[in-house]
Amino acid sequence: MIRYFISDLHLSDKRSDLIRAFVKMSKALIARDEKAELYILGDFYEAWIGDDFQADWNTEIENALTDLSKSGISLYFLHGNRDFLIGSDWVNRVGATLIQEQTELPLENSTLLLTHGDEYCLEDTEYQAFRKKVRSKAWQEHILAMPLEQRIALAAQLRNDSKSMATEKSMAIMDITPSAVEDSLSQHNCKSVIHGHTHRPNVHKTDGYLRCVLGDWDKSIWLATVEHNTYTQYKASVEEFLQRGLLGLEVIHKEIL
Ligand code: OKV
Ligand code: MN
Repeated sequence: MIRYFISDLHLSDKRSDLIRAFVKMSKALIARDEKAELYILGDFYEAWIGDDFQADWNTEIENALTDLSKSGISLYFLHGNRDFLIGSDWVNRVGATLIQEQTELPLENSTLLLTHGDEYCLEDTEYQAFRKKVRSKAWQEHILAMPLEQRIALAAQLRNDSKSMATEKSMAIMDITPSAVEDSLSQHNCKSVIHGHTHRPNVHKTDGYLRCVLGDWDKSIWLATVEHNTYTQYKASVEEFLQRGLLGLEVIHKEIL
């Protein structure tokens, strides 16, 4: 059995190239015809404003996901900081299972912790306060009760707020706080974690633990696999992937978990 991991695709109507790449990847994974699972570790969408949102570009994405689940590839999704409003209607439509952040995934000889990663960025205290608010049930119920147009406007306004703030924030405070990762790994009794969010794709090794960081889809697309206890990270330029599919992928990292 093979497990696939992606995050931070940031799909939207503005990135038809990335939508095409995701649809192509879905078809390629189905064509492999292996026992497989696909884990989406958050920020699949640039912003999700509620499961009642419908648009042609998104129907194409949901159809690709539905094809994956119907083909027998189990789909798992966990929330990112941009698509935290994904709910049971969306997961039921595409045939996915919603999983909590910091879900333990048992492997053959170890356990891998799965998360988006924004909860580790503790130095950005302003962001953590924002996160606490938008992840609260009360705020989400209040937002989801608004008409769709109002939610679209609010999301655009929040995105602008964030853009004007981001220019003032240093790169360092936008990264993870090592002690936060260590605390969560020891709590879960895990030696490795896989996450996205920071847009710093790499495998970080510190104090005997591994932190596998997925890449965000922009100029390049990223995919990681776990088979038995081996983690492999792949990368391709969007152009190369659209031309050559999985054959266009290049191995960036290989590690034993
Ligand atoms: C990140 C911060 C914006 C601080 C909004 C639905 C809703 C998603 C969103 C859009 C904006 C997060 C997701 C961002 C951090 C801000 C403003 C302040 C202090 C909706 C889905 F509810 F409006 F419909 N958003 N983004 N802030 O640009 O990443 O950190 S964001
Ligand atoms: Mn993110």
